[in-house]
Amino acid sequence: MPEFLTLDTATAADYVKKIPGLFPPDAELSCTEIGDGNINFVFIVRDGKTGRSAVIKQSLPYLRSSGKNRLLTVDRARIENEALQIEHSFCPDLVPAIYHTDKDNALTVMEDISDHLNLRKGLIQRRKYPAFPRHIGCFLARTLFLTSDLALDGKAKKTLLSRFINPEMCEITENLVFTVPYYDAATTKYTPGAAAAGAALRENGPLKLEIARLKDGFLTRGQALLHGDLHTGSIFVTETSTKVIDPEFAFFGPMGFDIGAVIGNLVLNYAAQAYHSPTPAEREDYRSYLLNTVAETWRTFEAEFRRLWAEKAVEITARAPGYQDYYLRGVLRDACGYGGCKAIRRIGRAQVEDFKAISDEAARGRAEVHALALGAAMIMHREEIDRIEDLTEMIRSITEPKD
Ligand code: SR1
Ligand code: MG
Repeated sequence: MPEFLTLDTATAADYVKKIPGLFPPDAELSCTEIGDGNINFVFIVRDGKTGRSAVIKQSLPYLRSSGKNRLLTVDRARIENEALQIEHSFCPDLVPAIYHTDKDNALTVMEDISDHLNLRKGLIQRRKYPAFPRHIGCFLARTLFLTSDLALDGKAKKTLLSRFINPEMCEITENLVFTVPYYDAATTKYTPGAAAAGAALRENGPLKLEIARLKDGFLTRGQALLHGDLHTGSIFVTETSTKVIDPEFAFFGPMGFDIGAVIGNLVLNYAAQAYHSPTPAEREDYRSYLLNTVAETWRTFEAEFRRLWAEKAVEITARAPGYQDYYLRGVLRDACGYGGCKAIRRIGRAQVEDFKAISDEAARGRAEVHALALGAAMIMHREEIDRIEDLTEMIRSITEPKD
């Protein structure tokens, strides 16, 4: 077997030059490493002559943010590649096209989407993306419905599921989302103003019971093929286009986990707007925009899910009167609960730019306390949520702490 090829900016350009049909033989290629995530390496290669470009994503056998001491399976590259292909087949406009797959070197060459902006960055700048909720709602409905037992017969579903056993990546999520904030004081570092609220999570018995129930759902409920890490850093946008990337955490889990990831990260930005919005009027305006985005995402998801159910459900029990409404109510409540978990997990550990960019420590502490309160309410009150408006109204009712 050939030696594993670890790319750098020089070898990445040479590598893509050898892929038939990707660049012309006389291409003048330049390459930059652009990965800013915790896990992998990402290169953009451009041909100065034609302007054509491609992205190479490579997984090395360790976690980028921790260095070579923290080993991590490169099977995540296969899982990401296969998940991208499935997602692209359902939503061709919303997922980058794959140009080349190299299993031996744990890499995928794909469409360059760098004309889009990372959604997390766009939200921090208070930009508005009118097409995003429709796009992401459709992405969620199609990827989740079409990989569930509603759309696949039992054997096809289990065969597909067997390709997405992803223990090492799931373990990261199990620890960081469901364990660390509630049990691990040593590695959780809150901004001083949020330290008491963070410590209170570890003493909150009723909350820990709900986390146990939600974690059990994550561990045991293989409802559909999830993206698995659908935070706003995994989504790129323009005003008219949306691209979803990075499904290396893909596995079969509860649908509400992916929907909750989107909602939870919009809620994080909602809390951080206490700092990012320069005036109360602009804060109010942007927070309304964020809550409308939450509501429209759910409404699109629900409408498309119901349409797919009517057209494509093969599971005979899907015809039972009342089952569709029951099923969707469960998904909405799960989305609310997992959304709360996703908000809380980003405060104290594996923090996100929405909060890291708050330079005033006192303001940052207050925003973190607000985010923790929103997350906890989403978890504790999820079973009172019947309509998406119940969730957006609840978020509005939880005001931020004062100085
Ligand atoms: C150790 S990796 C930390 C986080 O980054 C990824 O984007 C995932 O969300 C993971 O939990
Ligand atoms: Mg990622």
